[in-house]
Amino acid sequence: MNKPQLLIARDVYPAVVEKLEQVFEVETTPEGVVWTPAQLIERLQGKDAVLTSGSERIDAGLLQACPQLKIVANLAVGYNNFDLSAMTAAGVLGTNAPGVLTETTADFGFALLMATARRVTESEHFLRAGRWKQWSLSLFTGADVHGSTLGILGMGRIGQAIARRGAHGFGMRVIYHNRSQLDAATEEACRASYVSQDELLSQADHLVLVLPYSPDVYHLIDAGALAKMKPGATLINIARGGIVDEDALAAALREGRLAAAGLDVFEGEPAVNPSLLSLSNVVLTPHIASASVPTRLAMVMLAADNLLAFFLEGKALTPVNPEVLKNSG
Ligand code: 8YV
Repeated sequence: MNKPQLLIARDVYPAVVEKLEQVFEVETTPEGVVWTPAQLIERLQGKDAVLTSGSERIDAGLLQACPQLKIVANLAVGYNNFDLSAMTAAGVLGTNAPGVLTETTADFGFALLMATARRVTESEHFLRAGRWKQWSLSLFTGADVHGSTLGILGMGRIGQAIARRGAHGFGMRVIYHNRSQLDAATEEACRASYVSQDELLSQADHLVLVLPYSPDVYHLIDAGALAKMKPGATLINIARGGIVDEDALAAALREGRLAAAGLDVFEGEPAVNPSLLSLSNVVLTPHIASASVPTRLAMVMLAADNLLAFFLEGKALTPVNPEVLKNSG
């Protein structure tokens, strides 16, 4: 029997390619290459499956142009690159990579929070530029992390992991807002209290955004929301860039209404809004929250295991539209 045809749409680890080659006819993507939407469609001709990074848009147009496609396996936990209703309507299964990156991403959220509150990158740039002439009492004074109020918007796995770090490691008061309140045992484990979105904005010394992205939350943090934030607070975004109105954020940072921001994600990434680039009180990183060596391997392996489970056993480990499996089974 012919092997199913698979495109791996980004350069991934050789060990994963080798594993997949046992079952699939694999087309790989050279290092550094990111297919345009038109190139992706071209590459997907005759393909049954694709392993995606999470930034390739899978919409009705692509599905129509690639009728043989049966499964799209994201190596990311976020799947806002999927038009899920179009995929379900076309009978195409989507899978994501939850769980394997939770702790690594929470570590990074905390690293960004600390770097932002304690002005780590700003002071390093100052030092490297040869501008450090003497120690002084107020040199790069920032905000405390320990004992402050940590606000978390989006209390899924990663939000909870950040809450545990804040409460247990740094003695922070943790408040959160989420679509639904967590059960009492989970709140207790995270030592976190549920508040309204406005209470979260007005009470948090450090606000971390960890909510999944959908068009409903586009520019949720706009000028109005930023104006509700506690004066001198810091904002950390490790979710998706589109959640924040970057021009409004740059204005709040420029005017000193917010002390600082730490951003790992951007609306037009990899392009970064020039108004953010020109500010010194913002820590900017290139979407690396899940980027530890073992976690990146685990993310790709989970995507690969989803592809293998689908073709070998007719199921998936982490489907996002499982109704497709039920309908085909
Ligand atoms: C990925 C992420 O690195 O998993 C996610 O949703 O944002 C990151 O961990 C990124 O999406 C890869 O495209």
